[in-house]
Amino acid sequence: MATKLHALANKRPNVAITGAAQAVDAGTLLEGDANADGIINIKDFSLLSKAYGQYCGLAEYDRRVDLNDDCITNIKDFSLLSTNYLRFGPIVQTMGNAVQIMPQDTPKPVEPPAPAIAALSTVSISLMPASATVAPGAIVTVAITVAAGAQPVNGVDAFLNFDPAYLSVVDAVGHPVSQTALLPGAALSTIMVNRADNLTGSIDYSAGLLGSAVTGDFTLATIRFQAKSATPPEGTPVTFNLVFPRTTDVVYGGDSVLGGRQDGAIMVRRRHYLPVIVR
Ligand SMILES: [Ca+2]
Ligand SMILES: [Ca+2]
Repeated sequence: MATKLHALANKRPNVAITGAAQAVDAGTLLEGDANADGIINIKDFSLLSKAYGQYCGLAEYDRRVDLNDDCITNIKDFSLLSTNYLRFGPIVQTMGNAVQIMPQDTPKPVEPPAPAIAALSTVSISLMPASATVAPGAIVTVAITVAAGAQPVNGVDAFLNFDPAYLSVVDAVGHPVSQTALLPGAALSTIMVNRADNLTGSIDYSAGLLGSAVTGDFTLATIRFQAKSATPPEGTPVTFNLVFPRTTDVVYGGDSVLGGRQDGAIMVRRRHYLPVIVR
C-alpha cells in the first residue's frame, strides 16, 4: 500500500515479497484528498478554498491543500483537485492498470477523467477591449477573456494591477467595491476569490470548474472601472500581474496551459466639442 499526504492511497496486491528491502511500484498517487478520508470531494474543496492564496510562512498556509507542494495554494492545486474530483481510494494497481475498488454503499461509479491533453501553452488571457477612451466620471466595462481553443481549462487565477489615481472598481450603480467586485462569467462557475483593492490598485479573481473543464473562448469575469481623472494621452495601464504570489495563470490537470496575455489601457479625457458650422 502506498500513501502520501493529500493523495489517495494506491494498493498493489499479490506482490511476492522476496527480500527484506524491496521497492514496489504502486503507481502514481492521485492528488486531492486533503483531509485523508479516502475520497476527493467537497470537503477537500472546502479546505482548499479556505486556504486559497496562502503561502509558506503565513499562519493560514495549509500544506494539506498545497497539493503540488510548491509552497502556495493556488489554481494549480485547484486544478489537481478538480481533475481528480470524486475519485476515491484505495486504487488497486494490477499490471499497470488502475482498477477502482467499489466499497459498499458508495455513490455511482465515477468515470476516470480523460488524460490531460499535453500543455500546448496556446491559451491566452486578455482584456477586452484592449483600450478604451472615456470621460472623467464615466464607467467603462472591461472583460477578462480567455481564448483556449481545443485545450481544456478548469481554472484561472487572474491578478490585475491598475493605478488607483485614475481608476476605481465599482458596482453596477457606481459605488466603489472590494468584495464581489467583478461580474462573474458563466464558464467557470466555482469562484474562490473575487475582490478589488481601490487603495493599492489590485484585482484578484480566481474561478474554476469542479470535475469538468471548458474549451474555446470564454469570458472569465467583467470589471466595471469608473474613470476618476484625466490620464496622460497614452492612458493608464491595466496589467496582468505575473509575480509570486499573485501569479496569473490558466491551468488544466494541475499544469499551466497559459501561452500569452494582452494587457489593457484606459484613456480618460474630457470631451472636446467641435464647433458646428452651419452653412
Ligand atoms: Ca477527502
Ligand atoms: Ca501548490
